[in-house]
Amino acid sequence: MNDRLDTYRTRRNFGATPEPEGDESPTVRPSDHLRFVVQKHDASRLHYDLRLELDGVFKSWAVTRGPSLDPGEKRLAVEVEDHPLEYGDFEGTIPEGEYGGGTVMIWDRGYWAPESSASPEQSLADGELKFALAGSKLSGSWVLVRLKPRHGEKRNNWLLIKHRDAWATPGKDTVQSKDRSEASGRTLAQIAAGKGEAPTPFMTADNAIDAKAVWDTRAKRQSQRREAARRMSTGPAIEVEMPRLTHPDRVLWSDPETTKHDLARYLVAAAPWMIHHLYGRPCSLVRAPDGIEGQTFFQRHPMRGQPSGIQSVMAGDDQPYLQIESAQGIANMAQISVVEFHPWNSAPFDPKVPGRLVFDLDPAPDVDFDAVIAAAKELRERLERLDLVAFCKTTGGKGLHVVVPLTSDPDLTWPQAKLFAETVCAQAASDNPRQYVTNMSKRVRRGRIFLDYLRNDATATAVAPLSPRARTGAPVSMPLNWRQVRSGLDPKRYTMKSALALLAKSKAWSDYYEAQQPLKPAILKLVGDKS
Ligand SMILES: [Mn+2]
Repeated sequence: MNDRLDTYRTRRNFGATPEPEGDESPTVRPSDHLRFVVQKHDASRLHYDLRLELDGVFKSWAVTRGPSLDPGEKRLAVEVEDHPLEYGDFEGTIPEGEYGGGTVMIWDRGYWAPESSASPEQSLADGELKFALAGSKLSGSWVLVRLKPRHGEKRNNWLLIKHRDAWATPGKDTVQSKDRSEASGRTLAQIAAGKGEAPTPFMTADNAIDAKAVWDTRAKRQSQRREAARRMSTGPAIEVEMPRLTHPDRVLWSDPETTKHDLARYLVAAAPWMIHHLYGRPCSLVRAPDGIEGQTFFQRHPMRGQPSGIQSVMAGDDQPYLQIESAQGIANMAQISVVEFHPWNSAPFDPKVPGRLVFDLDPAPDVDFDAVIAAAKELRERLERLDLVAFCKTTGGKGLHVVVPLTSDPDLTWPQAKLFAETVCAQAASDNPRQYVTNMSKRVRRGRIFLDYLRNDATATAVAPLSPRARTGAPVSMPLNWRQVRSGLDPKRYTMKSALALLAKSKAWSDYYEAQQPLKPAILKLVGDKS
């Protein structure tokens, strides 16, 4: 028995309460990362219990008014007794009259990490714990600061404060309006009534959430990025299994006939390459449950009952976005008939930092594809004059994408990157007004190519390299060498059937990660060019 749980046990009558005894049964799943849970507790006074895993127990605080994403809000957090790790899966009702009588909801859960160099034990002893959360409702940096005990005060009172970062919402906070369980999707009333779905476990059994995959904190980001770059450059084999499929014979593309099973097989093979371009970024999906000729829909936010490998991430506004965190997760999307993948262009795990520029060359219907090829080459030359290395891919449609991989620079903002992209396009259009337009409303103007710089913004997406397209012929967005970008290039040639063998031959984009480059020098050079 863990004697740090003595207080927890003495306060409870386990004959009367459904709470776990915390007898260290072997059911608690080991984890590579520390876990946290926030339980909404409708006791005599409604509060939120923050619990941080440390040394085999949950350090616990009752946050009387609940956590706030507004850095201006300091929320009282009363230190309470350590709780057993099994408690993280407890959702239900403690009977009236028992200790803490009332209904408990698993309001949020995920992983946490200390952010100071001192050990978390030392930080807690010193009365200031800086830490990062990676949950579904709560993310980013936080601090717990202990208040000086007033005379005669027995409990330790702390303040829980959100740091200013991408997850903060200064001046307003609506996080508590999200009032459903992360474990069951239920409201407090449903839990109290014993209705709805049973909670899915997080602490006590295997489940879909992979600690490594969702890990997402400032403290870890740098090493994650380095790891991503290392994996990309060394390209070790990533094993992906065929996902389980319902209706594997359902036809998603009729020309050529391509079933859900075919899609899954393609994604299993493509995912180890694709994941590097999706990793750590929110991703919108196009789903075609009845095939691409039926109703298709665009999905940005997580849904219940989704396949494993999708994580919810907060990216600055109130909505959680879905993010695919592993190659297996990409393959698993076949089960829900995902026919297109559209990730954000942000840096991995940094939604507010640009991670790549995407120039979308979008021709009017009467423009010959050779003109699009010429435009891509011209844009490449313009970028090279600014010392930027650019890559090219087909879109799977009528256009081409010119992509510039960026090193992650926390001081670079999307407005800066977008203005840069707009300026480069505007210069091309002013030099060749009969070939290019940069004005969205004139994009269908006959015979011209719309130089679309609008993908270069927070929350804007672009179709991922190797993503299939919901179009006749089952084409994909194909990474190309510049040698292949020449007259006669036929984008329709690159399909779910042909793309992977052709990519293995061309080795296009194999130097993509090595080419990551800072944008600031190019911005300075561009400004210098103009003046
Ligand atoms: Mn409580």
